[in-house]
Amino acid sequence: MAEGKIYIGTRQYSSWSLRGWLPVRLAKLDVEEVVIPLAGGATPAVKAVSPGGTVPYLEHRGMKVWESLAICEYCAEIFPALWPRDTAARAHARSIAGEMHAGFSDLRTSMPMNLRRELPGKGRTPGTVANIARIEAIWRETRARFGAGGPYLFGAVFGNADAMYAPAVTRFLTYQPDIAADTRAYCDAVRAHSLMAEWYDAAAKEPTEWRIPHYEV
Ligand SMILES: N[C@@H](CCC(=O)N[C@@H](CS)C(=O)NCC(=O)O)C(=O)O
Repeated sequence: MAEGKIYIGTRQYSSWSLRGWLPVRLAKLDVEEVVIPLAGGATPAVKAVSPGGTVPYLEHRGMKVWESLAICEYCAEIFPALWPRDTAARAHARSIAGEMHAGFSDLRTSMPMNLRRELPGKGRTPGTVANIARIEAIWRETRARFGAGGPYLFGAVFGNADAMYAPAVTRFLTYQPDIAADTRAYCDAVRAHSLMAEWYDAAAKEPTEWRIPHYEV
């Protein structure tokens, strides 16, 4: 019998769910995956189960963990490689993961995650352009300082920092903003990860009734 449940929202749209689901799978937690179709805000079925009223929400061995970043931290207690081993690299990883958790509201609002669509040019506001430039700078600096030996932010291991930025990658693929070659290479590496492929495949099979009109604009 599974040791708990990870509640996630509609894979097509739920960027936060992706951020919580990735570390759970990377840490190989034995949990049942429960997908709640999102209503576009204040989904009653989400409110009924999750203490914070949002997904992702993890129940594991009797513990309750909500907020994607808390799920990342919890999973790293079980599978420490989710954060880099070196103290300076780990501090940097936590800083950039925290920056994503707390910020980038223009990108979130104007370029909502939608895995099924290609929307080149849509959502290109001054705010999103500034957010995208900051994300490119974060990835570039992180890869230059800590990324030797592999395609991910901290090298060969896809970790919590990559998980936090994975929905930014999907937005870059959907909205196709002007990005530099090194940004594109990182996006391609993340998209090619087997768990990202699994998430995209499952999203493609979601029923059309789960579509939310205002995320389709
Ligand atoms: N800060 C939260 C944000 C979670 C969040 O806003 N999740 C959205 C789905 S992507 C949600 O549950 N919204 C409520 C709803 O759609 O009913 C986290 O990091 O987990």
